[in-house]
Amino acid sequence: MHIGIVCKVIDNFGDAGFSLRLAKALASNGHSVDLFHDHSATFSALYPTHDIDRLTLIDATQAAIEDTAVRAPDLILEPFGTSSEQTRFRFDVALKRNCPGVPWLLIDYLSSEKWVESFHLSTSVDPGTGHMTTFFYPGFTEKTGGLIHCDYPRHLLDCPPQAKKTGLDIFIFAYSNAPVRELVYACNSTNEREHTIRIGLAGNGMALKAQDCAKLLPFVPQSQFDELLAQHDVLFVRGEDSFVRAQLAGKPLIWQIYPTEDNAHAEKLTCFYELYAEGLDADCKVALWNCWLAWNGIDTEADFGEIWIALLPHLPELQTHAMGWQTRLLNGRELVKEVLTWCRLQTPTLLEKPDL
Ligand code: TRH
Repeated sequence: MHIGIVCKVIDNFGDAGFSLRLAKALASNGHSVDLFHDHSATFSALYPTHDIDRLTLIDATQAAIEDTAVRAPDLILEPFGTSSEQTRFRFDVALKRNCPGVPWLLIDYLSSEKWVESFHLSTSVDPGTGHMTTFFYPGFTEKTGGLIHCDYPRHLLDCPPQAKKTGLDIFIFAYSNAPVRELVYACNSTNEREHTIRIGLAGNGMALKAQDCAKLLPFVPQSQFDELLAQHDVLFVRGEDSFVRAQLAGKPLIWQIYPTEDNAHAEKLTCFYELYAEGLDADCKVALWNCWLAWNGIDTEADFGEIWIALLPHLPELQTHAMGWQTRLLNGRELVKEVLTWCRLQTPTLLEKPDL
């Protein structure tokens, strides 16, 4: 099939990260993909090699869709399409005009809130243009569109946590309001006693002191991101895509959700935690939740250093729990497969298409 993906970069790396991951997975499934985007700098950081056949990146800010000899796709996917209004280049509107009747799937933000199950694959028709959009909800349950995990490197599953290694390697990829300094201080003082914690700080230019047990990590291409996570024992991740990859890595994780003005993110955080923490021993459950709340600045009174120290004794249980959760996800719904299944149901004629 020939597939078009519409990616509007709102901010950070997530919109581009998810869209690129989806495009790469579809291309490696034998489909040719045009990824239309409006932010080449972000894509150059995530995908500097452009080494995937059948995947073409089209910078829609450089050429109007009408003028670019775009072959009409059989399917158009619009990740995070609910934010299109916020963007300057409305090449999605041009594509809708140019490709009437092409199945259009809007893939919304990942959430574990219950309502997504009832909205998954719901549709709406634009009264002005008659254009029909279907809403696809990624998620953690069988009544959602699942997660992208077909691309998770299998060799990383075969190497169990490095039992022999001494100490603890912590990976941090956070927004600027996270109490990173408090965490580094707490680890510095832990190291005065036993020199065991090393911190890798990604995507963050925080000034570090000589005595800090932390180092800044260079930004790696997305194709190396899973390896980077696998080299660490505890993962502080953010947003959406790194959050899912940390779960697939089967390591204890602290999630910093993308903060929203209306504070809706607190509800989203709670919904996921209740799902994720099922089966944890009560003390461990409380210790991890206190850590998530303080890391997200939802419980601002808390001293993050103390909360982190209180979590350390629970790491063995969290490690075992994370591997159970990893298995659950890898046996769960696969988003790329769900998208292709939906598409085949739309237009049976597609089956006659030669390159399917
Ligand atoms: O960058 P983010 O904060 O993106 C956010 C979220 O997606 C959020 O949901 C969305 O609303 C907002 O953007 C607009 O976090 P996220 O989702 O983890 O995306 C980061 C991407 O960057 C992910 O694909 C992993 C990738 N990455 C690398 O490839 N190399 C690196 O070195 C690092 C640190 C990240």
